[in-house]
Amino acid sequence: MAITTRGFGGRRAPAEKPLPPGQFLTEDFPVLSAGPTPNVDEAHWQFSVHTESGEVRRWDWAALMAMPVEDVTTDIHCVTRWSRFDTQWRGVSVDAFFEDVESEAEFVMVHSYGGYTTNLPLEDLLDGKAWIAFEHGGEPLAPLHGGPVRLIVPHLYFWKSAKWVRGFVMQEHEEPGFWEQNGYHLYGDPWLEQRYA
Ligand SMILES: Nc1nc2c(c(=O)[nH]1)N[C@H]1C(S)=C(S)[C@@H](COP(=O)(O)O)O[C@H]1N2
Ligand SMILES: [Mo]
Repeated sequence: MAITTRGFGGRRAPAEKPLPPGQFLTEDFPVLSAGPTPNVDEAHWQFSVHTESGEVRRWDWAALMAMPVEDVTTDIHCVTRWSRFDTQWRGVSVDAFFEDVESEAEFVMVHSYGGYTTNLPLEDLLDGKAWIAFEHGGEPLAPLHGGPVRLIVPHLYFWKSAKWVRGFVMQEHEEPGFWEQNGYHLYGDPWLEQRYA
């Protein structure tokens, strides 16, 4: 077992795996929430996809549990400059939620319980790039970290990974979500340091 001493502000990235520019590595799991933690229990959790034609598809907890589960190990990068390597999640690929959805819209507004929103191009949620996650580190996802269910979009800054996620609304034109309206970049690629607009 490797023993490392963590200095103030975390330790440097191992040479074999690069960090995005301006990021430091931490082994903590900081909590960043723009408001109070909404109380969402599994029995009342619902997830929906709304298309531009008014079609709505809905899933409840039982439906989620019946979907194909994936285990994902991935790095995450917060715009406030902390990154974590090899975080472990269990969830369902976002692809599975779009299987029976017919839409021509190219953008998605993600909505959370509690009112948080964030915008994404649809293609950034598809092809194995994003998950609806309900476990972290082998445990049910803690409410502070978005439990019972959050979105994970690890290739973008972590503000795109909406906690307490409750649905996607398809959009023909991209609109800014909560942080994007408050100065964050519309897209948020950590490798290009797209922090602020
Ligand atoms: N619903 C909701 N989702 C959210 C946020 C939030 O305030 N509300 N904060 C975002 C930001 S800025 C980050 S860095 C991550 C933090 O997730 P964590 O608290 O589990 O570390 O959640 C993102 N998703
Ligand atoms: Mo963040």
